This record gives sequence, structure tokens and C-alpha cells, in this order.
Amino acid sequence: MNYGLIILTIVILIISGALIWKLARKKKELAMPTAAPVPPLPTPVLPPKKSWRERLTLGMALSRKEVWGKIENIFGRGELNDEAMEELEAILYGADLGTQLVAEMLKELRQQVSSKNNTLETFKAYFYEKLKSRMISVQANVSEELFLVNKKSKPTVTIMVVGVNGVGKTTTIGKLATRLSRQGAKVVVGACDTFRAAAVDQLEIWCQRAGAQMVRAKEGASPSGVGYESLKIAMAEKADYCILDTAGRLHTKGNLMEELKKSKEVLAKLDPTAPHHILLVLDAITGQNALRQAQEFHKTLGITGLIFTKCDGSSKAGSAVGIVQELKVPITYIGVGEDVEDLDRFTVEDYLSSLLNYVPTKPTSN
Ligand SMILES: Nc1nc2c(ncn2[C@@H]2O[C@H](COP(=O)(O)OP(=O)(O)OP(=O)(O)O)[C@@H](O)[C@H]2O)c(=O)[nH]1
Ligand SMILES: [Mg+2]
Repeated sequence: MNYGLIILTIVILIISGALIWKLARKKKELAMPTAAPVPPLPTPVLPPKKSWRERLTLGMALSRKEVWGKIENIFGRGELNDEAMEELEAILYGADLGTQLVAEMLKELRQQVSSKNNTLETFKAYFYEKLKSRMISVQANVSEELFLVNKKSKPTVTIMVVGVNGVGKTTTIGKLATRLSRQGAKVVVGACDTFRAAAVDQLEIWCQRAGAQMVRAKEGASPSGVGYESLKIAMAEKADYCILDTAGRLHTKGNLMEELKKSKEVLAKLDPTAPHHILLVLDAITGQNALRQAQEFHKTLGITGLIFTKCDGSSKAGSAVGIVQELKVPITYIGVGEDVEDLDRFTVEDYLSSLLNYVPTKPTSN
């Protein structure tokens, strides 16, 4: 037997087997579809920026639904019998509009019901006009310089922001400083809440974003001293606005009102007309109880304006009507969320339209 021939045959067989296998693999690869090109990631479509009216309408949704939506249902049922009127009474009292106003409205509504002029639109127009009449004369006293730098009447407009703890003072000042800075105003913010270092840091973040200068003191420093220092710096730097963030509580057992009074009075040493505005922040969630807070602050400090915050988290945004009526102090700004854009000028018409889901067809009396 020729072993050489056998080995040669085996080698030839192995080589040709490997060649056939390689060819078959290549053929298979060619037959395989090539991977489809990866499509580029779609550019994220950002939701369109909401207008203030949209934010306000959205923010007032809870009050609209919980109060005015239920009232609409009652009227929508047709006959306004005693049972319906009782239901209406309970809802109106629960809306924290103020007992006197509600009693008056119920009396007038009963008369309206008996006059058979009972369309839903008629009632909505009634509520709109009634609530508007309670606010409009007080609201006319709002100072324009709180909104527009070009309406400024003093070289440095000094604004003290006060209120019990947690109502939204610091957040509101951050939003306000942003609004004014965007108009080109130079804003100095005084961190007079020396109670917590975290509160000052929170304010600093807002000021950095707003491009406003912040004056801070050591933790535990006297709040009135920080206020004084802030105004001094603001005046020296010819700032358009000096906004003072105050504490809602004190680190000592001292009286908050007394400390705020001192903070207010010390400013007059630098500018006898300062502070030009003392704005009290009220949390809508507090409802009519906010009125008691407001009366106390007003008695000691002489509040010149209110800022109504957290309307988005409350069904009691209607309480603004009673508070303005009782206190005779206008609401300057309204807050409907935590975003910088969630604060804007309070106007009776926009507020009532959002609250009642009603827009008068013809201009109403002022
Ligand atoms: N939903 C909602 N939250 C708000 C609004 N305004 C403020 N807040 C929130 O309320 C909380 C308290 O706000 P702050 O600005 O710290 O309140 P403050 O009055 O400065 O509180 P103190 O400094 O502790 O007295 C924060 O979580 C804010 O984001 C608003 O209009 N709507
Ligand atoms: Mg604060």
C-alpha cells in the first residue's frame, strides 16, 4: 500500500473541505441583509411655553372644580328648590369667601331665583359682578412701580416682604427679583431671615438665577441689621430695588412682630420714606384664617399690599375676595406654582374669570 498516496489524498480532502466550508459561509454572509442605518434620535419636542393666562387657569383648577364646578352643577340641574339652595349655601360658606358676603349673596340669589331669571350664564354674571364689586376699588390702589421699573417713583424702591413661615416669601422674592431684573432693573436682595442658613442659601440660588445681588450676614445676626446694611448697599450702588426677605419665625423667643417693626423703622435712618412697600405673603391654603394673620401684621406694620401664593394647591383661592374686602389692602401678585413664571400681577378680571370659568361678554363696570 502506498502510504504517501493515502496521506496526500487525506490532505487534499481536508483542504477542499475547508475551502467548500469557507465558500459556503461567504455566500451566507452575502445573503444576510446588512444592518439598517441607525436613524438619528428625534430632537425632543419641548411643550410650548405656557402663557400666564394658561398658568393661572391651570393653577385655579382646584378652586374652580371644588367650588364653582359644584355650583354650576346645581344650576345645571334646573329647578332651584330649597334643597338646591341649601346645597349652594354649604358650598359658598365652604369656599371661605367671608360669611357676610355669602349671606348677602344668598339673599340676592333667592330673589333672583324667584324672578325666574335662572340661566347658568345669568348666575355666573351675577357672581362675577358681585365679587368684582368687592375688590375693584381697593385694587385700584396698587402701585405700578411694583411691576414696572419704568414706573419707579424713587431712586431705590424698598420692598419689605413679610409673612408667617412657609407661606412662600423667599420663593416669591426670587420670582419677583427675576421679573424686575429681566426689565433691566438693578436689584439688591437682603437676606434678613437669619434664622436658618439653608433659607439664605435658598435665596442665594434664586438671586444668582435672577442676576440680583444678595446681601447676607452671619447666621444668627440681627435681622434689622441685615436690612439696614442691604439698603445702605442698594443706595450706594444706585440699585432700582432693594427687596428684604424677612423671617417667618425667630431663633430667639423674641416677638416676631416687634423684630419686624424694628426692621422697618431702622430703614428710615437711611431713607425717611423707606420702606416704600410692605408686602404680606398669604398662602391661599389658609383660606379665611389668613385674614387673622393679615390683621395682626397690618396692625403692627401697616401692610401696603398682599401677595397671594399657592393658589394651585388650594380650593380656597376665593378667599382673596373676603380678605381684600375686609383688610382694604390690594393684592399685588398671585402665585400659582413653584416655577419662576408662576408669579404675575394680580388682576381682578383674570382672577375671577379663572375662578368662575366665565368671561363677561361686554366690558363690565369698574
Ligand atoms: N405650589 C406652590 N408652591 C409654592 C408657591 N410659592 C411657594 N411655594 C413653595 O412653598 C414652600 C415654602 O416656600 P418658601 O419660599 O421657602 O416660604 P417662606 O415663607 O420663605 O418660608 P420661611 O422662610 O420658612 O418662613 C416651598 O417649597 C416653595 O416652593 C406657589 O405659588 N405654589
Ligand atoms: Mg424664607
